Amino acid sequence: MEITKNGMFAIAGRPNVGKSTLINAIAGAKVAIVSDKPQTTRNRITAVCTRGNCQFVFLDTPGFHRPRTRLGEFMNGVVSESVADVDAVLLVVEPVAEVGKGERMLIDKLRAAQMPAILVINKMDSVPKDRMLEVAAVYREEYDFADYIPLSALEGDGIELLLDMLERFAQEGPALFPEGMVSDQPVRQLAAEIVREKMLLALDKEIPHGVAVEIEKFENENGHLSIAATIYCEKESHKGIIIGKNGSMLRRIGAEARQDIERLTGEKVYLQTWVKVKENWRQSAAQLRNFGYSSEA
Ligand SMILES: Nc1nc2c(ncn2[C@@H]2O[C@H](COP(=O)(O)OP(=O)(O)OP(=O)(O)O)[C@@H](O)[C@H]2O)c(=O)[nH]1
Ligand SMILES: [Mg+2]
Repeated sequence: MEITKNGMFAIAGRPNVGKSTLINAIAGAKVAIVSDKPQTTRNRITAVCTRGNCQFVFLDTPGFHRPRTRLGEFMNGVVSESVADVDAVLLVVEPVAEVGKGERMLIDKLRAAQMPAILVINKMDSVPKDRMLEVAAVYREEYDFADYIPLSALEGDGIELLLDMLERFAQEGPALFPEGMVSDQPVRQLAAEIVREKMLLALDKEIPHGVAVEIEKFENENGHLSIAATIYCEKESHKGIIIGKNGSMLRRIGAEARQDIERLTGEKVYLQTWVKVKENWRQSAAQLRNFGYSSEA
């Protein structure tokens, strides 16, 4: 069917509310990594989804937070840019009947841009159904949301209804991205992100937040995909923990990442990993540029 409508939407919210889980559910594929730790997403990730004659474009954004590093400032900048540049914003919140500080700051941005917004009350699988009315009521006192919708990104519940709702914000126009495209993220980049995801899942609080992953090699060799990844961390002591006793932690992270990358590419994968230290890289503008965490990147 010919595309005659398009709509672009930013997915915003404070860390850990389920934005990336939502974009994956919409895309029907893993385009963004997910973890139980806040501040998982660092870059803007675009996902494309076509239904009938309408192409929907979604921007996953980092969780909006009080930044403590230059990396954090970059991440918040990504949110501000994404939110200013779309047809409508999906403000994703926990099913809690209280407007938090992070949400309030985001709502201020919506108000300043007079941006149409939809309140997405996520994680409804974890609370009684009638909670949504209380949550919607407190948020509607803060902002004139165009609409609200309860859903469970984790269980994929409510996604079709969300698209029905968003079609109202679409404009007449051609496809913005090539047909069949699911995400703007190259597989090579996604592979680096998957290694980072496994570190977020396996390691405690501060260590994975100070990790960046660089893919040094990504080549087809004799019928398999050969990948070499360097993991950068901020301290010698972190390096020891990431490698683990006799290399056990790094082996586990590598094995889990390899499985996911194989599932994603449908190819047999050889994954080699190294760990290096780059002291305080999250505070260095030059290092952030190196790792692709800069708006010029
Ligand atoms: N119960 C439940 N958990 C969810 C749901 N959606 C996401 N989660 C969980 O919430 C946690 C955070 O999910 P993410 O998708 O990484 O959250 P995010 O908003 O992208 O987080 P940042 O990238 O850090 O801003 C993970 O443990 C998810 O499994 C949901 O609908 N129900
Ligand atoms: Mg995320």
